[in-house]
Amino acid sequence: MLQPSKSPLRHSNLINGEWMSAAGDYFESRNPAHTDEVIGIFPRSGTYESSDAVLAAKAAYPKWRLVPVPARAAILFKAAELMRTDKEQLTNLMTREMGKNLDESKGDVQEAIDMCEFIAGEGRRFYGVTTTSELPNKHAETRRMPMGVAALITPWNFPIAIPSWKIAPALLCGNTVVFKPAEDTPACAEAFVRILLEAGLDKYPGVLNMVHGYGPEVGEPLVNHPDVALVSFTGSSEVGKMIAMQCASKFKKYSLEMGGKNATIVMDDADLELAVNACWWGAFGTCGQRCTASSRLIVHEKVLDEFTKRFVERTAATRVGNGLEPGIEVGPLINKRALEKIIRYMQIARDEGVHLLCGGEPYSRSERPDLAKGYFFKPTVLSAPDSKMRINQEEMFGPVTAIMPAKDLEDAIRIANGVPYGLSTAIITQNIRNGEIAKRDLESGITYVGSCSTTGAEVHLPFGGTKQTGNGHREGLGALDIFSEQKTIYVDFSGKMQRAQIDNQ
Ligand code: UN1
Repeated sequence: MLQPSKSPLRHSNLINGEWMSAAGDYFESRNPAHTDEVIGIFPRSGTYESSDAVLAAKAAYPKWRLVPVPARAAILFKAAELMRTDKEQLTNLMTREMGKNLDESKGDVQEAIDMCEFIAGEGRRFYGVTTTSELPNKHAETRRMPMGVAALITPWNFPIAIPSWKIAPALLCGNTVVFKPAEDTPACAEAFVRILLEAGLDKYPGVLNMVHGYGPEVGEPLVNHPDVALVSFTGSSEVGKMIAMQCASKFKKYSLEMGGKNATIVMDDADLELAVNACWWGAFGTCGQRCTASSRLIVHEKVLDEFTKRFVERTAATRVGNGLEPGIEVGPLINKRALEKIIRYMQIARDEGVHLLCGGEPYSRSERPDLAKGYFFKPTVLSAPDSKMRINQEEMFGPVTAIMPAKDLEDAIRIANGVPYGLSTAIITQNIRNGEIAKRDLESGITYVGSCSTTGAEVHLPFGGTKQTGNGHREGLGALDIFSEQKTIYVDFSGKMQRAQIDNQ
């Protein structure tokens, strides 16, 4: 591991309002499109830094919980404004650090702006209910209460948007935060944190802390720390399961957003041109590295051949490369491990007898010398009719999608539902009846009907999945329920001791 140096590339943790270097090693963040480029070096923190950050957040909590909610919201409004001003710079940094193209990075920053504004707006609502009592001269009301220190653990695929999904509502509700960003995108995380500080959080040291490092070394001590009340995690099912078990044994609240194996159904009445474009975007946008990505395309057998032909043509024509360059549609995978995982799955596909329609391998040096220093993989289409095959059941998180035929709508829905996950589904159809049946019968937290595939969720609606995708929580509209607890308050002004369920019978 690298040792700290005086390099301007060296970054720090944020603890109690101070930028603190770590006691130990550092790790690098490199451009996945061109690994010679070091984006920055970041503290490889551990239990010590995690614990310091939790204690700072704990100390800041009593004051922060009493700051009026609209005043907390004002910081988020300001952060949105600052992000608008810095949009180009943030976009550029994101493409360099994460690899997606400039349009998509800009969309990620926009999603964070939208979320900060949406959640800030909630600060002027923050409603509870007031209601009557069964007893005279008594009424009742509810109020959202903060919970204390929230540990927020975020992935690299939406390096600013997803941190905003968690940090904005956690802070609005009056919690203080320890943020552990993905080790693949620490520079984007720091940029977002600096914006929040500039927006006014700098006046409240300890309210937002950030600790860089790896999951087992930072995430795990945070999850297990007795002063952390609440954990919110987006990432792999494997890690989510560990977090669930650790939180359950300590009676902590936790929200998990994990894998997907999302299906787009293409019906025989679909406009095929539109279906091809929508499926291409759902499968290969963000290099397939969205938990909402369409990794399964279930196509009505009447249009299977024609759809497949056109879809493969479109996929083979994908402009792959460094996302900073104009016109590039698909960038690299995030890191070597991700690339190796896809290569492993290609072997599994071969072993399962899957027919490869295009892609299936990384670019060779002679084919694309310009991509030799990045983690690029050819956009891949498989013909994999058996929906129980591993490649149709397990999340790969890369530019790979499988086409499978369906006899009719019922068959398509059965195939779509036949996976352990339930994040997003889509049906491309012009038939209202097909659409209504799909809305009713597809087992997922999100369903798209009409002309779009499985990606493209907007911040003001609930985001989350069924089955093994999550544990029942919803981000976006629903996030306040994650980051607060309801308190029920009874007010008795009768001047008497009244007994509910007894004195009024
Ligand atoms: C994710 O991949 O974890 O709906 C989030 C979408 C984006 C969010 C994806 N707005 O595809």
